[in-house]
Amino acid sequence: MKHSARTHLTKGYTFLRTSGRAVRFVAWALVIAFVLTAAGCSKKSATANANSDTITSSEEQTYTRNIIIGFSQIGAESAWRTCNTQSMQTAAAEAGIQLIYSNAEQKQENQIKAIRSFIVYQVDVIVFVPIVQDGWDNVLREAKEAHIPVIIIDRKIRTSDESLYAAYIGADHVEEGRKAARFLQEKYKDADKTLNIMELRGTDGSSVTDGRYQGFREILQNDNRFNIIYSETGDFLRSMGKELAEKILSENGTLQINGTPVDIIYSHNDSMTLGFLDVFEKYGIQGGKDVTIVSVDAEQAVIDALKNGQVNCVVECNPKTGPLVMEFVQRLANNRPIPKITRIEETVFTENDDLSNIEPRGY
Ligand code: GYE
Repeated sequence: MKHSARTHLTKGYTFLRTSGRAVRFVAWALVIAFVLTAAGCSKKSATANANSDTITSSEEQTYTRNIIIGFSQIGAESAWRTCNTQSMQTAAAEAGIQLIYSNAEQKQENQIKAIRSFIVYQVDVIVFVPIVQDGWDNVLREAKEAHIPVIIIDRKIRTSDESLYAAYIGADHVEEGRKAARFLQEKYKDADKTLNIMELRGTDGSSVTDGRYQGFREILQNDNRFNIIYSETGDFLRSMGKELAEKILSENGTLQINGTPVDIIYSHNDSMTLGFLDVFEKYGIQGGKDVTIVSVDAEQAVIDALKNGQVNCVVECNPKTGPLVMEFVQRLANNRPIPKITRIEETVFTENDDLSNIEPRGY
């Protein structure tokens, strides 16, 4: 582990920042002390440590007082995102952690405002999903000065000061792009013609879009049969996928860009893929046959489309990070180290696989 969460935690992090919170803590400690005494525990078997904010029994059991997380989510642009929010809310409830949820409705400025209000409220930990990579240093410096650790999930930030956050938990989005490209390499290993690709990008400026864009090109750049003829952002939205498809198809009648037929669609998320499939029906285009479709996320609706042959490959992206976040928050509360970077493992589902035993996706 790098010089990271632990140093950040032990140097500046304390759960007792204001007298208000101190009162809350003392009240809580009294209740626990009462319960332990009533249960017949001797003084030696339980010690309350006002600085670490934990009470440890002789059995090394650790009790954590009410922890409050401020959670700034991007919004609800996709089923993936909704599942991610639910995962956080459910995991917090199960861990007995209070989660203050803020929906930024796709605006970075709303996220910055939410983080500032979490600082004023003096939450114990701030968790957020940065909609874009840049522009976080000032507000994160404010959190650091207030000694509030920050856990970043899903998307990454670009900063010259890595000490501004305690941990990052998320998928390797460059690898997701590579996986999409490797599927195409394999599918077309014997093809001896040019393959024209249309790319639907996610939100520009986000680490996810950058990763999926780069990883894809990294693998295909040395194979000149693959030709990316079109790349446009659909902002991870089904509605924008629909709009783009409608625009192209109403102008041309078929899926083509400046007279060049599209062979492959690489979509940075399932919502945009579903938007395209919505419009295909109207124009009599068969996804998966007339055009090869590779998508990312693996939400249930697109796994179903894969099973129906409308989609050829889905790269999984796992939104269920809530339990891990809560574990890290508990560890921070108990002065235990957490890893700076944690990667979520993911798989790929393709038309070549046995798809009969896929567990319900939950999103
Ligand atoms: O792929 C998409 C979403 O950041 C990985 O954001 C996430 C992406 C996910 O809304 O569906």
